Amino acid sequence: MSFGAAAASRLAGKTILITGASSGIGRATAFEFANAAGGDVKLILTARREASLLAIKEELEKAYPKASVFPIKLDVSKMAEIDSFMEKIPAAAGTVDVLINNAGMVHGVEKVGEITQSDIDIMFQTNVFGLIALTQKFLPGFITRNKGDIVNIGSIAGREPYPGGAIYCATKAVVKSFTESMRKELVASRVRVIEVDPGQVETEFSVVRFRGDKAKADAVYAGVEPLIAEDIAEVIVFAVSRRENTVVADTLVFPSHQASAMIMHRKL
Ligand code: NDP
Ligand code: 8X3
Repeated sequence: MSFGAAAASRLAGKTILITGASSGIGRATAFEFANAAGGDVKLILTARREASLLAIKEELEKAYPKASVFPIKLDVSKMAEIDSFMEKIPAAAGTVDVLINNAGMVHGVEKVGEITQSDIDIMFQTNVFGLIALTQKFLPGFITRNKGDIVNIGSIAGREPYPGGAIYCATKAVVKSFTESMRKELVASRVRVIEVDPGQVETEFSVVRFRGDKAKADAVYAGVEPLIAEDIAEVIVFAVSRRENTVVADTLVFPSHQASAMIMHRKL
């Protein structure tokens, strides 16, 4: 069987839940799963921006008529929304086979001593508490069925803390630690725990970091060629579409100009 056909048959009929699917890596991952599965997937797409999710559903179902797309509003920073989330999944979406914990954000580049409590709260609530709480909702079912994939999106920032990123880097370090503990706890099961750590990817990430200041966000990518969201989506789909005994446990993905969080070659 060809590489693509094998991936399609392994993904066929799966239900895949993606958080933060309204833009960037999450959105691209939805399209990549539909593409790799030849449209034979059910995609539960979640984020805060419902209108964007609805537009993505329309685009996806037009491009992949066999795909079923279920947009559901979910703010992962709100525990009450996570608590009631599973009841909102329509029966037609089936049982979730793959959970992609992608929703995440950064606010600011302030140094310790100058970081507002509200920025600290929102980064931890979104990147850490939301990811952990949603995982806790789905993992018991995965364990009972002895199958399922959890894909956590970390970052180079979780491996290499940098100045101006104390909180964001700390949140991604938590994701790494949490993910590794969970993989070790599940060693006797067929549940796969996968982490994908991107380097620099041009998405809305930097626009959010600079609170909507597009000029500052663009400056991050001056003189370099960052990854695009689709590059990370391909890695995520590759990991999930391996043979069920294969766990792509951990990957670090850079654009070619980047060799660490701090070491980048800029042509200026
Ligand atoms: P984007 O800003 O383009 O996408 C972030 C997504 O997360 C959006 O869909 C946003 O949707 C969603 N999101 C943010 N806050 C919440 C929330 N409280 N509840 C639900 N959804 C939320 O950035 P990326 O695609 O780049 O980011 C995706 C992941 O990749 C993040 O975890 C990020 O940390 C990680 N990453 C990104 C890198 C980069 O350089 N871009 C590098 C390394 C890791 P909405 O606003 O509609 O809620
Ligand atoms: C995003 C990458 O280096 O801007 O996680 O923190 S970085």
